Amino acid sequence: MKTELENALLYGIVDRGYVDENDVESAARSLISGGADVIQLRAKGCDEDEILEMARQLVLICREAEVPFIVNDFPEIAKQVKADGIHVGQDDGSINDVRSIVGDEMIIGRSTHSLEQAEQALLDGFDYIGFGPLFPTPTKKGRAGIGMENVSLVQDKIGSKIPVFCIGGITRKNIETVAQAGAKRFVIVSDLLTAESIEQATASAKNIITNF
Ligand code: TZP
Ligand code: MG
Repeated sequence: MKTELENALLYGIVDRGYVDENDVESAARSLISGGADVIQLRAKGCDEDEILEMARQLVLICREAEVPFIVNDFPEIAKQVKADGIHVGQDDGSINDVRSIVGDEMIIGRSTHSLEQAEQALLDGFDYIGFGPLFPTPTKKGRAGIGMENVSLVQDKIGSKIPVFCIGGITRKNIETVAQAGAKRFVIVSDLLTAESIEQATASAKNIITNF
């Protein structure tokens, strides 16, 4: 699944802030059929039993579609369901802490919010990074947007070594501007999950990315 990640352009997140309990599977299927190249389960505030159950469902869907499946925040759950990856933030421990739980094979991603953090994540040995939030977003409340000024530099310096996914406030409307700033890979959450058709919105975002 590392190869799939290396080729990934559009990273979709099944975020329980936007997706009801009963719609988790269908949201994942729609993101995948629209062209999402990676799926993450993000379930802030849900209890761990519920996250485990959702992860068990999503890992099957993603495996069948050959799309890497990443669990946010919970290395033990990622390990338990044999997810392809685990995503951790700046405050979620060192790569060694996470690696000691998930083993040598699993993809480990890191959220970064500055050029310095992106450089550190590469040095630390993370397999990919998220870089943002570029713009303020209701999906990650209380965190200022970092803007697009370092996008091109991070893409060149870090993105030549590991995948860099720009994130935060990216929509079908502004994705071209973000691509013009130098971004190559994108995470889009609310703009896809709140669309009338998740599948069509995803396909349209993917189309913009691949034709840029
Ligand atoms: N990390 C940085 S921004 C963000 C996360 C999880 C949320 C991105 O969501 P949206 O709705 O695409 O702005
Ligand atoms: Mg986290």
